[in-house]
Amino acid sequence: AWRKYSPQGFKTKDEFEGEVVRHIETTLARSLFNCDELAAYSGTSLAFRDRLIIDWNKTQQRQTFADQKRIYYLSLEFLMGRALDNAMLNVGLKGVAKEGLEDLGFRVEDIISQEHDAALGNGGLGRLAACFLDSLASLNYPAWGYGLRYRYGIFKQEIENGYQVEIPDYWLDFNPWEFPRHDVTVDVQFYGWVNKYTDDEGKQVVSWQDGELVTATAYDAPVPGYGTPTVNNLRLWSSKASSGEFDFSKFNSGEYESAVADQQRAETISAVLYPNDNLERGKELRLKQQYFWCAASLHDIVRRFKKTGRTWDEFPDQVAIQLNDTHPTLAIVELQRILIDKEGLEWPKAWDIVTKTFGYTNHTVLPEALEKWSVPLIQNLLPRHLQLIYEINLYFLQQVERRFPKDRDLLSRVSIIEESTPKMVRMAYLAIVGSHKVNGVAELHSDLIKTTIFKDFVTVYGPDKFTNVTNGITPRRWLHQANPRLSELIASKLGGYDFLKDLTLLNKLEPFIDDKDFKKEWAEIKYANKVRLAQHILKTTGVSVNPKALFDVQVKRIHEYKRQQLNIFGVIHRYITLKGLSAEERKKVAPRVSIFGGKAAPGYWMAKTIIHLINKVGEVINNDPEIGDALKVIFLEDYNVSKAEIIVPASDISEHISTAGTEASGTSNMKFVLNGGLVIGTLDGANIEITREIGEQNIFLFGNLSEDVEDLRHHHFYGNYQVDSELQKVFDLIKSGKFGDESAFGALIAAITEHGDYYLVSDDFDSYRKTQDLIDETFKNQEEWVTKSITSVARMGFFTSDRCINEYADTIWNIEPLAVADEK
Ligand code: 26W
Repeated sequence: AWRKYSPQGFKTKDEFEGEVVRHIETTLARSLFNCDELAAYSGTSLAFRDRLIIDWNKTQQRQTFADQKRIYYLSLEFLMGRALDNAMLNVGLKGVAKEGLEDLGFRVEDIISQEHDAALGNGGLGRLAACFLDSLASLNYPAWGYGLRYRYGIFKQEIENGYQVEIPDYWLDFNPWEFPRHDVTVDVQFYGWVNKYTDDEGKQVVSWQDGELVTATAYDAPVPGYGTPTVNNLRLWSSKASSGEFDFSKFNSGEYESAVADQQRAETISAVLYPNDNLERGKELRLKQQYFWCAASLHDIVRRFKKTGRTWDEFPDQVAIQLNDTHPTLAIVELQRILIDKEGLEWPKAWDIVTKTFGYTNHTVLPEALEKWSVPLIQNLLPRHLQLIYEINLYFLQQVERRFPKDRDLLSRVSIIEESTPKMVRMAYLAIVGSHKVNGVAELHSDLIKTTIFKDFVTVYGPDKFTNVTNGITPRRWLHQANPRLSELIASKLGGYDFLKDLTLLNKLEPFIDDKDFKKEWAEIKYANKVRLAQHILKTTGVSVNPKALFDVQVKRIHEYKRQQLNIFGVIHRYITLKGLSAEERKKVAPRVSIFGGKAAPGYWMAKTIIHLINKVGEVINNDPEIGDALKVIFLEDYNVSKAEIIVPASDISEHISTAGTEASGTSNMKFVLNGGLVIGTLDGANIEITREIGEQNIFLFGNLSEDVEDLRHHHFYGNYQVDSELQKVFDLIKSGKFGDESAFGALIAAITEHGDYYLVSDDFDSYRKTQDLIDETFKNQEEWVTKSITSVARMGFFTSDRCINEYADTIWNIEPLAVADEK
């Protein structure tokens, strides 16, 4: 009966409008007479939220009854972006909403763009977690995401006088997508000391005492699948002072300030996302975040398992936990602690359960990104965990000793404890030892971890513990949502939208590569997307760009290894070349817009210098009347998920030009190709597999190979090193002061000329330039260009995150989708 009265099931335009109006007038207590776009956004999202809630509850019930194995994805970052558009498309009612909003006097795009991005992540790793949640729900896997509910997401970037300025990202003003669960809490302990004693019955008891308690409160967000009844749960923990520990009497006894200080200290734990990408700094607050989130999640998972009344042997048949990088490695120690200290299991039995439960994904080989925590820091914050880490290490090293007797060198190389001053805990080693599978995120990367950073563990465990799962992206957001016209064109040829659920169906596009009308439409859509980006550029930078020019895009976090400096040096070289041409000759050049975007970690000075240089070069070139449309340089502020949805569909060429062997996978490379853009790239990360899938003739590869990098670096120091002569011209122009105070850029040049050019910018400069020239030539032949574009899209089926999730499910998690009788 309640279903009859339930308003949640709107299907028609009129019902939708009714729901929006009801929410605006009652839920939001606003009058329709001053209904602005924000109010319309709020009403619309509440209406869609209602629809999701029913399926969400049912999904949770269904999963509980089915009582089968679940996957828990632990990630410190979930870069979700906006939720409304996604909800509309997944529920299949965007058309209804569009018409309904029109009746109310709004455009659906304007309403969608009112939403604040959920930007709880830095870059690739966080966005991957978001794509995975989408695939898990769309494939009906029983899955939960666990993370932290940061009050501040990744900072907002503004550019002032060419410099990056960071603005705090307070995103929770109005967030209809989260549900506080004040009844779901966990008290998490810090500091204190360990009491070991024998009780009256002669049993060894270990008790972690005193210290301080912080309460974790669950906030849940629905994760809808595309066209499925599954709505999974993303659970984020928020910290506050525990009522158990918080001394309320202080309020009355005049210690008001210190009472509030206690409370604030607790709330600080989940206050802010660390904005470092690929750099580990060893701050105590970060370790607190990690343990707070791991402990809360583990207790939640164990509580749920215990309700089933099963025995502990069955835990790994019910629970798979995937560690998104080493950030959640303490979860391994925490589960062992629960099993030993609380549940009274014997060590080998407990450890067997732990290792069967966990899988660990590595996302980087950069040494500065590998997490190490100092022993004294852990000792102070988590005294019991430090003991357990030492025991885990001992247990492991004894095994190694048995298999490789007297190889003391091997023992010290694989030890979880690094014998430095102070001693350090190597989190990646702990994660390997505590998991049954370790995976890299692209073939080259997975090979590299086996031959470099984790080589000794291949010796110890054999190669089968290590595997590869090449990353993927969700075609729902990155094709259908970001590029609706292209999605529609594809659907018209393929006879429907099935390709969004089985991306390999895209190969049915290949027969159409000679279809003139199809090609024309394909090119028109790209052009329309470029016009839209040009409007965004004009609005945000004041620079007018020609949408007919070649749009050359590099958007990603700013990092020396990603080599935005190679790109901007190439741009400067192009400028020098253009200046050397006559006005007549310049008219024949293929016009180009070089578009950059991305954030630098606030403390990463070199990355900030790169941003500064890009902006200064833009100022000079964009205002040089001789150059005109031939070259424009744009830095787009505050690159994020929702801006990516505008930028990605509008690129002709995108740059994925990391030093070979440094970019684990890359995922935006996949997004750009899926949207009909071509790629200039190095033989690195997933570029290699993209090439294999789409064919060498459809990608512009350049640069040195990963196997040669080490020798080249060596040569820089010990050979007679000479900077590429064309690159030297670029340096000379910068040093002349052409782009402002040259001393600002000295370090950038010195890194190459004096400090060994670690990222091989000079070694790759020549082939980079020549490849860019080839791109100009190819672009002039639009016919050929569009053929490459269509062929590439047709061959991108492999890179859906659905394939990726199915591989994890089969080879690591051993879980099955939960089949659903069609009840919709
Ligand atoms: C501790 C500081 C820190 C923070 C974040 C270290 C490392 C990270 C991440 C692992 C960095 C990251 O995002 N890695 C990226 O992961 C993507 C998804 O697998 C890959 O596509 C990128 O190549 C990789 O750089």
